[in-house]
Amino acid sequence: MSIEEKILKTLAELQVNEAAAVEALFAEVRRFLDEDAQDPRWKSEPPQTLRNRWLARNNSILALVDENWLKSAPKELKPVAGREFNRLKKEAQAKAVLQLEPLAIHPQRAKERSGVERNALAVDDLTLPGVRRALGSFHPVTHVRREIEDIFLGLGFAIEDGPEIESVYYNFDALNIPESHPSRDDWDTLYVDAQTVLRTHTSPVQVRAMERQGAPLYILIPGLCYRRDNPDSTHSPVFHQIEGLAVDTHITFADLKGTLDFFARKFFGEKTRTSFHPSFFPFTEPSGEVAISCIFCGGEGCRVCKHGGWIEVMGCGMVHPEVLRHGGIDPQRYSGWAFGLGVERYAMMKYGIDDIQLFYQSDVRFLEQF
Ligand code: FA5
Repeated sequence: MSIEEKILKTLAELQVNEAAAVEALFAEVRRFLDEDAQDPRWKSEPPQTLRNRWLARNNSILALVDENWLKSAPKELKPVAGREFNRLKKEAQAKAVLQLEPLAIHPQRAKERSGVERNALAVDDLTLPGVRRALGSFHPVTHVRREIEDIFLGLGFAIEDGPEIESVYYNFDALNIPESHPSRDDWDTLYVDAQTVLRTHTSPVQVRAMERQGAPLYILIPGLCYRRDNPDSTHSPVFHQIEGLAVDTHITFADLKGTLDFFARKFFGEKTRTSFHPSFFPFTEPSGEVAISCIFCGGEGCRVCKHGGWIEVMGCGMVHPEVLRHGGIDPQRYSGWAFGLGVERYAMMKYGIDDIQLFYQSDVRFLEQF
């Protein structure tokens, strides 16, 4: 029976019932890992293929070993199976990472690297210059956040923040999100207790800032948000949003359109066009989604814009009178607009990155390109 067949069976089904047999079984998997990592067929595949085959959360070799050999192991075999599993996981991580093709590196950086490596090899020769440590740089998400902040700072907006551990009141009630709204469900929201959540968006800071400062108000609110979303290529359970809020006398939808159109041209390039279409958020009325003409094909239609020529980039709308009231602002006298966008998604568009998970893996070969 091949290893790939064996991992579909439990230890009991394989009639493995003592520690030495568990060790032998894992040794077999490690031998298979050595062979598999060398297999030339992975060379022609995208770099993630081998990694996913061994390490993906679902249905990978490690996931099946975990499920069938570790989780369902009888009590007396758990310690040995656990130890062996950790050893296998470490080896698989080391091998699968090595297999990743080196990401494209700027030639200048490649030169610096090889210089450092040469120096490191020649530590005994005291006449050679010392080993120079590579300089760090900002994370791509930080780059993009600062770039967006700069555009709005230039328009006279101030930066605000608020707590990530937030009350149900500010996260939902103050924003006019009713008890029955699906986003309040604990499938979508991470609750700390019945009255406290990890904020699901940056919008709760709207009402906090209104209470604190009153009108007029022109603020930008960057920060981390949390949702019970399964990680995939466009979702992370922890991600960054930026919220914009303007409250003043005589603010209209035209101000919102003008500001966001200006922002899109500054951020994505002067040729970018914007289009607004109706949407729904409980805390804005009317609400809209903003789409930009596809920055990859100029609106002609391509794979990225799914041949539609437009990419949705944020939610927005006129602040609901009820929300102004919760913030202690008189909706008869003042009006406002707000928007919210996902920073990682902007970084993905800006740098042409197709997997959000790359932002969180701390792989220096990825990070040093920014
Ligand atoms: C909101 O969160 C609204 N608060 C936005 C808003 C603010 C509308 C003010 C009107 C006025 P939405 O759920 O669509 O809307 O999230 C906004 C953005 O966050 C999305 O477009 C997406 O870019 C990003 N986002 C949402 N969930 C995730 C996730 N799991 N991983 C990464 N980005 C996410």
